[in-house]
Amino acid sequence: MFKKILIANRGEIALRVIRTCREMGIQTVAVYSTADSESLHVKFADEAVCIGRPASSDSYLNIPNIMAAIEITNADAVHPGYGFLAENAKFAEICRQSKIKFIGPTAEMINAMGDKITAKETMIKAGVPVVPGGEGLLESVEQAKSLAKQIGYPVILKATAGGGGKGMRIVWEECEMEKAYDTAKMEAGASFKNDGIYMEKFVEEPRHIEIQIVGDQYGNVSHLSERDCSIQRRHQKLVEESPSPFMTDELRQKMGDAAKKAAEAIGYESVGTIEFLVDKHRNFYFMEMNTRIQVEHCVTEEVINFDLIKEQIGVAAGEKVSGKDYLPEMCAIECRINAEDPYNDFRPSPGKITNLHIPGGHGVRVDSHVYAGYTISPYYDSMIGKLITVARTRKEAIDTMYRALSEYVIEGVKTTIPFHLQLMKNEDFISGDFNTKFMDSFIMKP
Ligand code: MV4
Repeated sequence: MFKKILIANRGEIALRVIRTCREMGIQTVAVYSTADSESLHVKFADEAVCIGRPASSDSYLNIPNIMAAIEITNADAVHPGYGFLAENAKFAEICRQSKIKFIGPTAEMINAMGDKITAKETMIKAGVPVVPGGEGLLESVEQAKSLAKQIGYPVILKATAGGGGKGMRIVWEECEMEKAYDTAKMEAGASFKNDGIYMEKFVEEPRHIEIQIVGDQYGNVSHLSERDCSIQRRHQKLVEESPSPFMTDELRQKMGDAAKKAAEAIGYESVGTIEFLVDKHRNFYFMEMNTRIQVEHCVTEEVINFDLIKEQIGVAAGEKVSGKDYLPEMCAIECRINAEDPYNDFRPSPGKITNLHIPGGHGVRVDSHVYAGYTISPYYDSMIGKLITVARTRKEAIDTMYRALSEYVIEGVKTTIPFHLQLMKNEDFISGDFNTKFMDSFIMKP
């Protein structure tokens, strides 16, 4: 097992990793920017190294500074958390060459899933269902038009270097193709320095359901069931839950098998997530694979009773996974508490938390790095923390969530708590009748 892990991240996920390392008897090193010197991850780690100025590119994305911090503290592994360097193949490769274990997949596995056309081709070969569409890059707008005619409108144009919704264009009819083709290509080039785009049939009103998997270094893969992440806004998830209210035992079996096939196809090692679009007929299609631990991993931990960070560190150290499928035994919901104003188009609301009361009690988990007097920096994402509730039924998990949200006091910044309180009383949410379009028509009551 590792002796000392450097955590190349900040905020709640840095704290989350430190907590598990403590339980495993592993020493921890925090890194921090000058904006984060008063952060809890700095205080709770055994050692801490300043790695630069507030801008992420100068600190949490600064590979030379992080490698220097690893060297001076003599860490033998690095945990990237999520975001920042978590899916940076170059960083994973530099770690390998420096004989530092990157607690995640190899650079090859990151690259195999980072390019969406490559990923899709790999999935087709592995027998994982993908959205019908053209194979490979679009070469011209004429080709795009003839392909769309074959597939049938509406279609969607996506960047092969993209993901997470950036640079997508929906095309409803042929007359829109020229403009959509040009803007999609431009946006892709500007955002990813790669203007390659491809086409798929547009799946209308899909649910976003993802399967958590964990693979070891010997080719064994387990799945840990699903998370429903359909409640999102501008590709930012707001609420995640497991099990999905749309799931059936049969669909879980099929999607779990497909997710395992996807991971096995690239010999995947570490924890990872296969994202699927699921249409109203319960057809499901591979969308992308996230080769990292995700923000919403906690709901899976609560329903399967697993410490996913412990699993991730374990497999990185060479431990085996069982290869079994793990089914949800409880119902868990996670609300992302962001410093955003839900009454004002979810506008970011950074600033100092002047008063704080964190909810507790039966079935309540709060993963958060903030304290009274803490300042939410405008330099990083606006997440204050995650409120997770767990119960035997979804209804009870919702009721506990409403109760816990009512107890949560955060003063000094606007938060998404009022939104979540209204969501927990929303009929369509309560009945499980929602898809990725849900937030398009959600209106906050005064
Ligand atoms: C789609 C789609 C419909 N049809 N692909 C958004 C994020 C990126 N990973 C892919 N996305 C979508 N791809 C086809 N062929 C609809 C979306 C989509 C979406 C997906 C999941 C969650 C929220 C979403 C919001 C808008 C669009």
